[in-house]
Amino acid sequence: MKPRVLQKGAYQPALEKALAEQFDVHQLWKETDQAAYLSAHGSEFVALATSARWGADAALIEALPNLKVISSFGVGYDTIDVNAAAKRGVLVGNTPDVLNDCVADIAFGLLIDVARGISASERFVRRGDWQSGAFALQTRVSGKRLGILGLGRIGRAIAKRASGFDMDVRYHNRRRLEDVGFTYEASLADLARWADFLVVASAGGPETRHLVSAEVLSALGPQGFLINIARGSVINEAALVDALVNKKIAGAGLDVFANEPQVPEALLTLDNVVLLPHIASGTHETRQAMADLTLANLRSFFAEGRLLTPVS
Ligand code: 8YV
Repeated sequence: MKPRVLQKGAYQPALEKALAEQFDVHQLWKETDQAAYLSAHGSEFVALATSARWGADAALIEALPNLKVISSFGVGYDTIDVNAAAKRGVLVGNTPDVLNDCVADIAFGLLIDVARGISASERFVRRGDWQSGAFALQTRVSGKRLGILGLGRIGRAIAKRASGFDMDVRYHNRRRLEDVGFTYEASLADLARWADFLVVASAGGPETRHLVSAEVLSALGPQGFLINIARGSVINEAALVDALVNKKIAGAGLDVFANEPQVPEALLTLDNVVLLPHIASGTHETRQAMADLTLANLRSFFAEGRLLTPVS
């Protein structure tokens, strides 16, 4: 008998197909009354297939009394109650590493875009404004100072790209890392004060909530740019809107927001902000690799009782 897997939301077609071939899958999001379905059938499921976006809260984990494993599509697991899972002995797997390059590429894309005004100048051309004069001068990227908040797998991929732009890199983390040559800044505000560009690449969740505060933004200053490819929760979004509207920082490149898909209204009309709809991992190649790993974690659990990439 195939293991019974509860699928929380709609995946890309190839992953849906592979899951359905290899497991006895039920697609929870198709239920009109999910709570009623779970109370009648929750005990049937040994596995939950979810994503960084859909997560798995304590109530869902509790509604699945025979759950043994959660496989999540995505590297971030701030939406999964890993403590509730651990208490029940439920293993949790995510999809690290396979998305590092694409996320780092978008971090640099945002950085260059906001500094050089790529999107803003493109709008300028489309509006026909070029007929009336040249686009305003912007800010150089090469040779500048890059501060990275969170030098994990993605942060390191960003630092690697920075060397191609002759940038000086420093970082702030929970603790100094022994295996990197970059300068560690023990204070995030000091890193922001030093940096021309501050890139947020840390995990989300309660430990990093609002780390980028009004104070950090004011340390970044009117010449500094903020890039976020991590989670909206890491930044105090109200303080960021204030900093952008009142030119307390030079600009921001944002792929993530506090309440996605809501984007603060005040940002929509600003030319010093580049707004992306959480696309950093969104390439055919990377999403396929994430799908493969989501599936491989489930297969590994049922074949060998262990996950290839358990959350750390
Ligand atoms: C995904 C992400 O787009 O992996 C993550 O943590 O945020 C993104 O890569 C998305 O969250 C998958 O659901």
